[in-house]
Amino acid sequence: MSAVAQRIDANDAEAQELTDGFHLVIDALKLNGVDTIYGVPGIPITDFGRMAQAEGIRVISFRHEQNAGNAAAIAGFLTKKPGICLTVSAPGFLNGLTALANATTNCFPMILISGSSEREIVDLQQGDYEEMDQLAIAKPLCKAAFRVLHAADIGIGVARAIRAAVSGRPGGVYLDLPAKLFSQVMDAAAGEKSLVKVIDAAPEQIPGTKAVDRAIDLLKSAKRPLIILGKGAAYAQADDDIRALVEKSGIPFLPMSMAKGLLPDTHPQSAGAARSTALKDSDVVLLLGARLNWLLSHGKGKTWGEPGSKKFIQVDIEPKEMDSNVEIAAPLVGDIGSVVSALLARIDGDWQAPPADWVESIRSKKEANIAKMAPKLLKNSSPMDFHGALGALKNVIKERPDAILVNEGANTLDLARGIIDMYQPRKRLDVGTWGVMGIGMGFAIAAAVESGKPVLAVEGDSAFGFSGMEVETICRYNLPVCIVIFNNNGIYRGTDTDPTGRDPGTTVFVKDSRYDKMMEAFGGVGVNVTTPDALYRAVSDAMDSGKPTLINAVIDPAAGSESGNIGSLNPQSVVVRKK
Ligand code: ADP
Ligand code: TPW
Ligand code: MG
Repeated sequence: MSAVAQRIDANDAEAQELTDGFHLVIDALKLNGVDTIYGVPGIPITDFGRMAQAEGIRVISFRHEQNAGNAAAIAGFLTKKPGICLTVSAPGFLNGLTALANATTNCFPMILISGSSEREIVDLQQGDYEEMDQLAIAKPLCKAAFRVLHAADIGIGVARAIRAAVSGRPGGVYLDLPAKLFSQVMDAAAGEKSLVKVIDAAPEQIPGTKAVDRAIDLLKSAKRPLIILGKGAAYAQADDDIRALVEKSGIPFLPMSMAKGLLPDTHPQSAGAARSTALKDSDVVLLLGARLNWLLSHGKGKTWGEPGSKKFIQVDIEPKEMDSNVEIAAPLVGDIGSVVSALLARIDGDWQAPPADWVESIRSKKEANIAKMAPKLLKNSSPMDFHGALGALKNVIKERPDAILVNEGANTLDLARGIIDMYQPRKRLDVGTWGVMGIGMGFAIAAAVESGKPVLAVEGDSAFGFSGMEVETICRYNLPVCIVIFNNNGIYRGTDTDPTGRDPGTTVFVKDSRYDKMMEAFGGVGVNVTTPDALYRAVSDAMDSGKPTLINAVIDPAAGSESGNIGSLNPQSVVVRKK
């Protein structure tokens, strides 16, 4: 029994061993292998955080709950265990909720645990301290939401939350713990018995034989097959089998952003640098843990070539994902580990490699695109453009393939995704399905904490601002995080003006800002660089030293384009106002 409150009455011969809500929650989490909590302290969970730390759980305290929530979410993605975020009531809860919704959208397992106010007062709306009906608000924004009212139910409540987060399609779970619960007392032995260790939290989901046959038949009939790897495939941690499936089948593959590195981007079968050709000209597409959402143009339209030219095989644990945008000719419902091993067993003696002209057309397009890009990456200009600066960072990652790359911004994101090759699975963490800004520091912190590996966060200056205060957290925990700010003085560009001349343009920031000074304020290393060579040296030093570092990389304010790669999603005004 790890944590027991003794009744203080020393004269009581029958002194009963007691436990309480605080200790039961900690014991329940520990029993289920939770070793880290990301959060922000305050009423009613301040003591809970202290006690959890005292009991050996690592408690990482942030400056804002959204960043703690993002940290928990990406910890879930990296480990396949739910990441835990701990917040106070109403405002702290709401700050964490954005991260919970984002985790759910991205299929990352996480649990947001928030303290809450007195149920009796909240339900009568009598104005309690930080009053809010948090359970009701969380429900539509996550996969499941639970509240525990009795200490004896803590074990089952924590177990339900864990199972809900990781089974089936992973996602965010809300666990509401009212203040009163923490000091509820019960018999220690009964408390220990009430805890539940979740057995087989994410059970295998084996695909049906007919579904596997259908998929294999379709793949065999293909003249121009393509495999698209999504972040579900990265999450599944079936790395060896996925690689074997791609290599044995000989089919070209295209990684979605966070699936980069499942097979190295430099792999001969990678179609990464021939994305448009691969999507347009393929005839049978195997989707492995990737949804046909906006990031894949919903599986239709110009991107996908002639209407009706495509047949899809989709591997996903979520049956409802099938036919979400277009017809799926061969749905393969199951967990990726099980499905891939079933497919692999069928890539046998009579398997024929895809037609050589298809493989060759991808290869030649890819080589041409890589050759076109190469000179841009070598440009050593000052101020830098995106390509020159990213050329330097590409070399840093090539030399340190086990480092984790965190990436957000618009141009900074889209260009880094294309330019920086990844070599190992789950090393690229970014804005995900929503293209959300603000994941940067939360992801970087959790990546460092969970992996112990150096982290390189490549951040647009705007993107960084959403979570920038966490540089203090990075310094406080002395994490091996190197942040590079692509400082082009604004959102997309630094050149906007207010047509009336009154204010700064809506997308620009203070000119020539020195973000590196922020890091120095907290004892970290700050560096200002104006050339790709200096950037390369500064990042290499930071990665070697492991010291918290922020590099302000001065980028030409005119170099970026509106919204990076996705400018076409902006609605256009058709009205011209006469002045
Ligand atoms: P990307 O953005 O990389 O294209 P998505 O987030 O759109 O990827 O898709 C990931 C998909 O992977 C989701 O539909 C999710 O249900 C699925 N998924 C997640 N984990 C597994 C797993 N272990 N087995 C099968 N499918 C999974
Ligand atoms: C939560 C909208 C998309 S990209 C971006 C914003 C504000 C910043 C782009 O500027 P940055 O990058 O980071 O300096 P660069 O290299 O192009 O100059 N709020 C949220 N999420 C999103 N996506 C936005 C706003 C947005
Ligand atoms: Mg910018």
